[in-house]
Amino acid sequence: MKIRNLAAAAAFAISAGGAAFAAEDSSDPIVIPIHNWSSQIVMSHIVGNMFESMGNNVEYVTTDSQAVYESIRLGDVALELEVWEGAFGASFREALERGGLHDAGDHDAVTREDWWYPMWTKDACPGLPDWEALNDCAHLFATPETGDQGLFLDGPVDWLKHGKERAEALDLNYVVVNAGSAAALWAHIGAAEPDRTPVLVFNWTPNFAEAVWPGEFVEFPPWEEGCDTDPAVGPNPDALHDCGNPADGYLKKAAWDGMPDKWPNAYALLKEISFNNAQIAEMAKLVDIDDYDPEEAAEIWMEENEDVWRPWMEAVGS
Ligand code: TMO
Repeated sequence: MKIRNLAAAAAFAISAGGAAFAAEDSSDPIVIPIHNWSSQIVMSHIVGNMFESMGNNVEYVTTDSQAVYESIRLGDVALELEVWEGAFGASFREALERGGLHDAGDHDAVTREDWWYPMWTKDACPGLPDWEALNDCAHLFATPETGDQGLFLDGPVDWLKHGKERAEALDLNYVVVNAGSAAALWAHIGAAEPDRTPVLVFNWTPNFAEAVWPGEFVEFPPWEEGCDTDPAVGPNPDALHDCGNPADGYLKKAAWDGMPDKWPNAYALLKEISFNNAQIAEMAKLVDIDDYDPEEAAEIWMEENEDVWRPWMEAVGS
């Protein structure tokens, strides 16, 4: 409620103030894509609220997190607020090459996305986090469905396409299963917790999980540029995907090339925006631990962090 009043007040100030901006934003809605992990949904609503408070119209659409780069290129959606290097670097790069979207700057956040385990797992498999310990420990991760092989519960298919290729390229005795949702990953860890059963799941940082379950990423052969395009890169000379994801990955914003002309003021704000790890982890926590829906989480986050976002608005004259 408080935010909506602020939004109305800000919109009034803009129209009353006259020529605060060099150019006016189009009244067409700025289409913001929403995906299937909490921080992205909350962040999208936070930024959408800021756009609305500048007088813009905003529309949210749920889209596939790989196909979205094609949608931005074509102008069907205006931007993407969380381009994670590990999961989406390849799709983003391909879309950049085809043209129509651009890199709208980095967030402060440093990201990592990879195979991960809660710390109790290491008691049973002390050779971790080295990936070379995985095969000797495979039996610890076996389930009735995987037989003698270990289970790695990977993220939903639209996050990373190459978990199975990684296991094959590094000759890992694991079955890679894609979870249906992020919630299935948390349920898998939660179910293992009472008996401290070893589990291996896809996880990422910044996320709420680090505050709930201390844990570590598996240390795979370090990411090298070209590991996903050139078999010679990485320890297996005949395979792609024989490296981990970047351990200090970027988190970028991306925008449709038409955005600066169509919504110059919203675009100027997009360029200012930069969230850090703690801020993004808090967005996820409000949904995944505190159980707020993403719209409520966005309003709460904004009420608690006005000192973070207000200066970005002021920097662009709002
Ligand atoms: C795409 N994700 C941040 C869930 O790894």
